[in-house]
Amino acid sequence: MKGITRRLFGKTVAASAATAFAGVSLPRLAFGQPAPRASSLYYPKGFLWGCATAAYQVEGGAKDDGRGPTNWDVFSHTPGKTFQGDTGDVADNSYHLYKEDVKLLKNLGVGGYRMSISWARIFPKGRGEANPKGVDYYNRVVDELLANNITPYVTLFHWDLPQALPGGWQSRDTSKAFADYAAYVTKRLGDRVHHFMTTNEFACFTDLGYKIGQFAPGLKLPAGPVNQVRHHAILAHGLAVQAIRANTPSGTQVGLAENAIVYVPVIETQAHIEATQRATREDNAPFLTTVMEGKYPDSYLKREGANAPKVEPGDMEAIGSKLDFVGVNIYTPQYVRADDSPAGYKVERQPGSYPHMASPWLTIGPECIYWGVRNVVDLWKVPAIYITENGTSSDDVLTSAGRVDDTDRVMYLRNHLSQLHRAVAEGYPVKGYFLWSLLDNFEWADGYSKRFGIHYVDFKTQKRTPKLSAEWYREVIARNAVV
Ligand code: GBH
Repeated sequence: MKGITRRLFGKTVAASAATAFAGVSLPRLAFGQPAPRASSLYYPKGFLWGCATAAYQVEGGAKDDGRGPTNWDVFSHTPGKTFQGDTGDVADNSYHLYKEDVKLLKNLGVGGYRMSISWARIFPKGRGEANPKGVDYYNRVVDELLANNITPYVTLFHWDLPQALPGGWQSRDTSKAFADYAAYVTKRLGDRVHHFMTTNEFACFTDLGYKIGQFAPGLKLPAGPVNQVRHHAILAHGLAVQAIRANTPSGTQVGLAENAIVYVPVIETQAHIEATQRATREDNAPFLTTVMEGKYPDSYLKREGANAPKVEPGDMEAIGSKLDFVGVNIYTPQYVRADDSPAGYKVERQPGSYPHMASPWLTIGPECIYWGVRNVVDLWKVPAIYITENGTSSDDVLTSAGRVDDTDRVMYLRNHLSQLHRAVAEGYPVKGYFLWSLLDNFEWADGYSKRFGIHYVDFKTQKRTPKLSAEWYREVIARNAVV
């Protein structure tokens, strides 16, 4: 499979390399000669450039047109849960300003937009009677994108769960309700939307919500119930894959967006690379590993013992449903080395001096995007992979001249795209890249204190201002190369 990809790919790369490297074989740098080439890292023709957002982070309109309350409405309105009590009540008001946002996308020249659907707009109570106005909104957004030649990539669940579902992800019924919602909404959008992702980042809405308590619903449950929550999450994904396939035209591409821990070998030797693969498989055990293999790894079940999840007949078949693509959200690396422990690997401790971006968790290691792709494809032979998120926060300042010169964001993105190019050039089937994010938005527990957009948003006036990074990304897209 990969051999074929590599060979097919070779042609496109060779073609663009001919232009790309023309200046290398004949350097003409003398004064008065044509300027040196602007870029050398070209992407293959047809590579999809996009931006990503998520419903609760950008839409606002929390009570508009019959939307039901969600876990994040409740959580963000609970004192002490988010930065300065920030909520997504208004956010970027994209519920009303979506046409303006599509214009921003158009100006960038993107080919794709990754957005999510608010389940509670479609089913205000999570199940039961649908709200036609919710569907109408997404019909309008999708039509606006298509009218501008932008391909919608739709995530069905990016953490905003209808509050009315009793027990949230602690209940198996929520997985079933999710499948029904997935069936309903993809049936209505599937004539125009051909790429669906079920869920975004299992660990964030399970572990952070139910084990660490940092995200909605803010619980700190013991291991057994946490494993059951995790099981319901991957089951929801699996049942939704089946539901989407049953309700959309053939050819519809179904995947998910996952932030598997990205391991990077400390040294690129065979031994450390193999250790990195073992670590990737083991430490993503309850999530991506089980989804890709249709089976909980024995080591995970053994480790969890009596706390292992309760599985019903049919669950694992659903969970292991074949996917058309895998989406990976990639931000930070973890370094791994081979050792002679039973597991055969050791995750390195992070030195206190390790550099990070504006969010303390966002440590910098651009090679994580290369290894993030390579680990997943080598382990599970996925036919297609997308970077469904990559980006950074920055201490952006809007000057009186109306500029935001986010050179740190450009540095971060440029280095990641250079490393992603390595994966592409080696023949890994990377189909596209979605930059997180189009706009500054509600950054969950960090509220509006952390800005991830390539457009600056004044949250008082809702004015959007392109940052330097937007200008930079536009040039990347126009040239199909790292600039
Ligand atoms: C993604 O999560 C999300 O999909 C997206 O919605 C979000 O806006 C974006 O990244 C930027 O954060 O505060 O030290 O406990 C990325 C994974 C998991 C990273 C939670 C931040 C909190 C770390 N995120 N994590 S900490």
